[in-house]
Amino acid sequence: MERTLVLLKPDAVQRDLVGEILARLERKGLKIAGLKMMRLSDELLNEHYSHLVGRPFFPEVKSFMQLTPVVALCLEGIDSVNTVRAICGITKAREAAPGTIRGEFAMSVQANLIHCSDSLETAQVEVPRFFKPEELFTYSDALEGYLYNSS
Ligand code: IDP
Repeated sequence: MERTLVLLKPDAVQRDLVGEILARLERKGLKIAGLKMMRLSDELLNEHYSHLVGRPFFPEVKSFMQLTPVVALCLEGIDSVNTVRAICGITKAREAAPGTIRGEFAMSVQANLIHCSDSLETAQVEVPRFFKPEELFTYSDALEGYLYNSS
């Protein structure tokens, strides 16, 4: 089982898409290990988007991410990092594949509704960045046998 970090960004909150996006991820079979709303501080965003510091659009990304609280999710499942990445779609939402969350609901590079960890290594850093150990839950799901069957 892998855990991955998802953030439902302020455009998802403002456009009332939190339930829709959460339902898609949940229906896929991903287990919710952690779920909360939070406001993102400057410090947290500088760390989370450290690969973008220095890019001309970075100040806009930061203020966008602070427009409203975000919904932080930790999702669990076999190969969950790649699975969630595929469900989200590519950064440039207008070009994201139909059927993906960005492909179905977003038109912008910046306002692309959702963040998800891009690799297992990143997820292992991002989950503890957003969740304290006591905010993450381990429990069995009655349908797991059906979900994964033999592979
Ligand atoms: P990702 O979210 O698909 O992993 P990253 O390249 O890590 O993409 O960028 C993080 C976020 O920064 C994007 O989701 C988007 O909101 C914003 N962003 C990335 N590139 C641009 C840009 O060229 N203009 C405005 N915002 C951008």
